[in-house]
Amino acid sequence: MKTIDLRSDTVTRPSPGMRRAMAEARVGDDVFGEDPTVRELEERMADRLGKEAGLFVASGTMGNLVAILAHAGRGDEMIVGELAHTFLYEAGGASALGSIHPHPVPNLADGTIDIDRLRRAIRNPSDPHQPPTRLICLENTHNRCGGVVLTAEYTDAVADLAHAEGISVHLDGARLFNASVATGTPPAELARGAESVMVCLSKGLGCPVGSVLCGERGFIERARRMRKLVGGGMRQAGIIAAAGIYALENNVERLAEDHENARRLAAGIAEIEGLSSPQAGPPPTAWTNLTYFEIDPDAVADRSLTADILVERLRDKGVLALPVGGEQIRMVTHLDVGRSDIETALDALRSAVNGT
Ligand code: TLP
Repeated sequence: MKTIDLRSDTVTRPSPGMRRAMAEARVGDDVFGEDPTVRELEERMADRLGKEAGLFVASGTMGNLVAILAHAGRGDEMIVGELAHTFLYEAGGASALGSIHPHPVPNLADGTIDIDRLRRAIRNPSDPHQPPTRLICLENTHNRCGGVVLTAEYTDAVADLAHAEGISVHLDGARLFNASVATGTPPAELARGAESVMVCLSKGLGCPVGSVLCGERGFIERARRMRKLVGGGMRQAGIIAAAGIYALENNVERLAEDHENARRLAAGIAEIEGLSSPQAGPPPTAWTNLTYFEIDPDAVADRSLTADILVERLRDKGVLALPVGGEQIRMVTHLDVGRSDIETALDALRSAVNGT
């Protein structure tokens, strides 16, 4: 039985073309700055994101961490959405390793943070009781808010507020190319307000590993030191950077297919009695490749059905989904699942809900 893995877009395997590019990559010692393929990837990504320089890192978590460590120091505060990946799922790295104080504020359903709420969260720099606010973190697309896109105008508005107070903005753009393809907005426009932006290669772009952090040259040099500090200086990393270059050339425009598949999936889910998905409804800006859904205990025939039971039944039918707390389940489309897999997954879901 073929497994249809919809837990995340991180599960993709490198394609034959990508593997070829990796096998043939020119390499050197990147800690000495001598890996030509890593340099090429960093330059190309910086160019795509409208920034001066780039830094290749092992993961999205490492990219966010070294960015935060390069922006802020011991006792400084960073304002972050309470549903942000940096706040929820990165092992508290900013505080554990940087002694940076996170200040969570509510995310709205569209992934944004209300601007007035942000303004109120900024500390009074002349009050010695308060930690100085150094950084605001945003996320685009916003994962826990359903893969929703933040507009360039919103990020600009946050940046205007931050910059007026001498505060920097970091953008967790793990899925920024999804945001770009879904709205037809160049990634550089989506990132223009932020001093730094991190983009993942190992999600929708289909690479086995890697992320790139971009920003001004001086900032990237500070981040490079932080990358060394956390053990992220890699040697002949061109082998994996080559996958990133291949992805930029081959796997960006095709993200539109993942978005269409996610729409179909959400629409199909919404037709199943007892399930509902926000992504089946109209998007605040645009939905992308994430589909969240919930069991409505009052509408489902089997009242004892929980997300964990449903995910287990799906697994028995060869479909993998991710329970994400409460009665919510996430399914993610990516380049290793096609349209027919979506129909198969929907059939499995229909029978799993009915216990058949
Ligand atoms: N997210 C993963 C899991 O951690 C949940 C996923 O499957 O979605 N920012 C955002 C918005 C992310 O969604 C993720 C990964 C990261 C950062 C961290 O990237 P990695 O996993 O490369 O450290």
